Amino acid sequence: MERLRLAQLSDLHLGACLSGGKLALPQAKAEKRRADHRQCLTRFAAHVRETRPAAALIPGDLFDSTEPDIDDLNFAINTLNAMAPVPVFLAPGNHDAYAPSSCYNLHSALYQSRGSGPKWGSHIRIFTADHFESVPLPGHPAASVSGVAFHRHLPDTQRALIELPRTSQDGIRILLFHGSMENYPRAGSDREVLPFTPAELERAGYTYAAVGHYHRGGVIAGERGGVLGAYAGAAFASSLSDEGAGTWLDLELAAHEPLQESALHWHRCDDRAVHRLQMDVTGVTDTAALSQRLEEHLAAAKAGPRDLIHLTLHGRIARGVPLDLRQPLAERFFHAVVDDSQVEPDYAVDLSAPDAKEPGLAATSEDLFVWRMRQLYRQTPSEDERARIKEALYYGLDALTLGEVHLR
Ligand SMILES: [Mn+2]
Repeated sequence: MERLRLAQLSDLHLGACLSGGKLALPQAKAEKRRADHRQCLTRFAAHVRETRPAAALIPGDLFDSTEPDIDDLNFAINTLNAMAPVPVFLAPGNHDAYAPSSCYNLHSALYQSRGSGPKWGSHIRIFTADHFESVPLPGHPAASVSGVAFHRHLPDTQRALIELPRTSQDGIRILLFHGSMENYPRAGSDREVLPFTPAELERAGYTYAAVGHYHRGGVIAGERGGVLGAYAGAAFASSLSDEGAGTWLDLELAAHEPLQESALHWHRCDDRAVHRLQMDVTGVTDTAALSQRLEEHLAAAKAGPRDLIHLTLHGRIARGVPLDLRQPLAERFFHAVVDDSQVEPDYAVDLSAPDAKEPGLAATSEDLFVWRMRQLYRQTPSEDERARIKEALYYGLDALTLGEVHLR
């Protein structure tokens, strides 16, 4: 019985801007990440050359745009060409959507303008049509690959797999496309493209669907639990929302056996990971306790020195405990961002409590201040105004009790 090994990589987003967003990488680190970015594709190509799978599958968003810059394009072509003779199948995604101007169109001005730039090798099959096309898998007469290019967003009512003929063929039938499975548990905030349900996929009767788009890898399971396909996940973590990204996928198919989850193996492609941590500082009353809590969070996330850390602090911090975690984190990790804008000082003041009598002559300035702020808070109907009053209360209390104001 024929068995096929496959390697799958997608959503590399080569050419994506790496210095913006909430990770706020400074120029020098963004430069380092640009090198890491290319290294991911180089690493995958080396893996393909070494392990010689029956095919390398790239279901979309290899580039971050339809018209990448020439240097990125030439780099990608050179790297994919180095995978020969292993056949490479590529289905454009929503970011590198197929269009007449596409780098995937051999007649586009971009492709033609590169002078002596490298050409897509003959072992690379790029699906450019907006409907599924099937081609035999070279060297494996009983296996075929059916792919489609993403061209543009369609109304939800148009289903990705609607035109797909139900196949009753024998042999191994591989599907390749960039699409969003409905209710995918690791979907994140990615926009919907070529939507499908596992039931639709199951009805189509293919052996395996290599699907791109979602940046967190995972299995596409049928209603009875069988494995219908998988997302490899984004090969590179380019932004804060790419927590869990940075993987490619190896798998092995057999013609007449149901695919088991144990036949799928995700590998690290990006050797740095993004960790998005949330930490409640409530109840912390000294810096040693704060460090200890942080260590627990870092250990739970398995954060290593090469990684990128984004830490959001929330809750109430006891008075006088300094929250300077940025510097110690920046020294230990490749990059660290700390957002403490949600932390509130631990004052036992309830602004929405009913009006009390005006404090008497024995009252402290603090009592008077709180009484007046509570009045203002209760009088305004505006949510924004209330948030400002709350801020002003904390600043005022800091000034009155600590004698200094910490900008938050
Ligand atoms: Mn996508």
